[in-house]
Amino acid sequence: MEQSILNSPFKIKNVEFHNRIMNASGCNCTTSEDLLELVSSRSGGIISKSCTYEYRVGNEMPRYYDNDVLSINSTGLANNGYEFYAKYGETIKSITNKPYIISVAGIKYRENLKIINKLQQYENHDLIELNLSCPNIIGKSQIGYDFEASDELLRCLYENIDNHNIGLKLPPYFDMIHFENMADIIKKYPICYLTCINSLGNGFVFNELMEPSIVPNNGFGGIGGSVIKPFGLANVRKFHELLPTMPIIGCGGITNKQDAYEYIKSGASLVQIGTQLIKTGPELFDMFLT
Ligand code: RRO
Repeated sequence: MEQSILNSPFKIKNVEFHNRIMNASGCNCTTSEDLLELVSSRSGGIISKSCTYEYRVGNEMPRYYDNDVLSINSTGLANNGYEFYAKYGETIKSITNKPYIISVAGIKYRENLKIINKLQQYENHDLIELNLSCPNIIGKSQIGYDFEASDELLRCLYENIDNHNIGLKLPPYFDMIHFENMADIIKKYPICYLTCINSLGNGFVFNELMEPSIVPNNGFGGIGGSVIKPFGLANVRKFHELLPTMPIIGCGGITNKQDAYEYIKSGASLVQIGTQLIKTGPELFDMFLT
């Protein structure tokens, strides 16, 4: 596949991404310093850390660990609250015209509606990514694995909000019927894109001392990095097959250009980079674009 595809612009609705590469939500996008680094990087767009209504300190540290082939995190939705990300859009847009997506992950079901409703009052973000797949909130299941709850959330959302610039961040699915169940729900609503996949929930990794590598939740956390690429590719391919006109952002285990091409060949229009971005920092994007 030609290099030029990664450098080419792509539009979701009327929002033009400068190229096909950007950060994954949660990676280098929580603080104003993080976001400014993305502004001055070569990413084609920027997405924020998933936000809740209020500021959250998140889970106990250490809550992130990586090795050659994977990462594990239980960040616990540490974020500055939706208002920070909404207002920071003004700073971002004063410097760059690249798209800015706010990722939303209310702890409670209704919180998502409240945040998205409030975001309507701000004009410096281009899209909203509704995260149905945070694996690390202790005592809460991922909405994306509960098809009835996902349907109900989207029904309430579109009953109350006339916003057609909302995409969904999905968890990885592993069962063909589950892909079909989710695709049937998605078809009912004017969702403008999908991001596949979030981390694989509740893995466990030992560190070099043969201790749990992260502290929260007895060491269980979301797995990212190279080991999840086969699942990311499968999810992109299957949703592309079921929803051929839906733009898909591929995410999961992308470390180099070849990985990015594989996602694009599987039906992704854009790709997001998580673990490798944390390891390398935003100068990583140069490698994909030259
Ligand atoms: O904050 C987290 O623990 C987290 C989130 Br919201 C998510 O969507 N995916 C993930 O791996 N960690």
